[in-house]
Amino acid sequence: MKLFCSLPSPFARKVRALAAEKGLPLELVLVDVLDPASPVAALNPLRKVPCLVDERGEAWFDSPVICEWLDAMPGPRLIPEAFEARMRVKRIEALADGLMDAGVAIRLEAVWAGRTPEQRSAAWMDWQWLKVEGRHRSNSSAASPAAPISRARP
Ligand SMILES: N[C@@H](CCC(=O)N[C@@H](CS)C(=O)NCC(=O)O)C(=O)O
Repeated sequence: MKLFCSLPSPFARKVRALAAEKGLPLELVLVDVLDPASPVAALNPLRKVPCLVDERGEAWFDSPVICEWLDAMPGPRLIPEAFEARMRVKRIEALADGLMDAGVAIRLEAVWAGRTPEQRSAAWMDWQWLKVEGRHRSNSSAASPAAPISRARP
């Protein structure tokens, strides 16, 4: 199985962690998703990583789908099968994915070559930081981070 990914991608790290926990070998194919010629374009219409290509050549995305796909393979189950327990794990995953979306949005707003310095929005980055720092999070134990994350500006 090939995992098209980039090493900094937090979504790819989630998939790689799950595969490692299950002892599943993954061949990493490192790509630059922001390169219009990236091979990912032919595999995932969203042009995002991670993207898993299985033994039959079928492509799977996005990371929650890949995690489900890999979890169904031999090895310890990491996603419970019982409905309520499963939904609670999926909620944690949705929260983690949302935080990673916010982090990636901040990063791209700061460095994406398609924007000029004048087009970069500090207000948009601040909005995303509210999520990363947890200021919008409810106090329910299921949705609270173990430790607060705070921004470190260079
Ligand atoms: N919901 C997707 C998000 C994946 C994602 O945003 N990947 C980023 C890299 S960390 C990407 O490929 N961005 C390229 C783009 O937005 O065009 C998932 O869970 O796999």
